[in-house]
Amino acid sequence: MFTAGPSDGDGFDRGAFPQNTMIDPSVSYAAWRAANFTAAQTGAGLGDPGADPDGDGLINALEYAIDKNPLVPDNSPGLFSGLMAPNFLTVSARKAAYLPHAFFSADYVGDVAIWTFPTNAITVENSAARFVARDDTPIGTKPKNFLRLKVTLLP
Ligand SMILES: [Ca+2]
Repeated sequence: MFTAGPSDGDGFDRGAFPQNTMIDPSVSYAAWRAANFTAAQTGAGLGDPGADPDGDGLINALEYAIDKNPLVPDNSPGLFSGLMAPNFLTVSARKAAYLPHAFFSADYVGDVAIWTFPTNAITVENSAARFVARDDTPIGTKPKNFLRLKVTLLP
């Protein structure tokens, strides 16, 4: 049985399409690794999420999450910016279109030597294109504070 509706004039009312929450395997980390590394490089561990074969300080998991080339060093000053939340220690990152294969978060501590129980940072923006998080108190309030960006790869 068909239901007539006013939506597009074709006589069928399809209702609202559900939001697409299916994870596209073609943009998974495994697919990205296969596209960026040869079998020999993968076999040597160069494509591992924690590896940094181009030596730019960004491990592959982060190169993937922010859509960079893992074999070309990149130290673009626009990669991370502290300008999104003035007067607060802030971390921001551009997000690749691969989501939801990468989960962005941030946390902070007052002493990097005891990063065992960090406090979750305040998320300022978590859109499809960017993640921004900040400390909870203005700069100068605490003697020192350390903020880190975390990227968790999802299957
Ligand atoms: Ca790298």
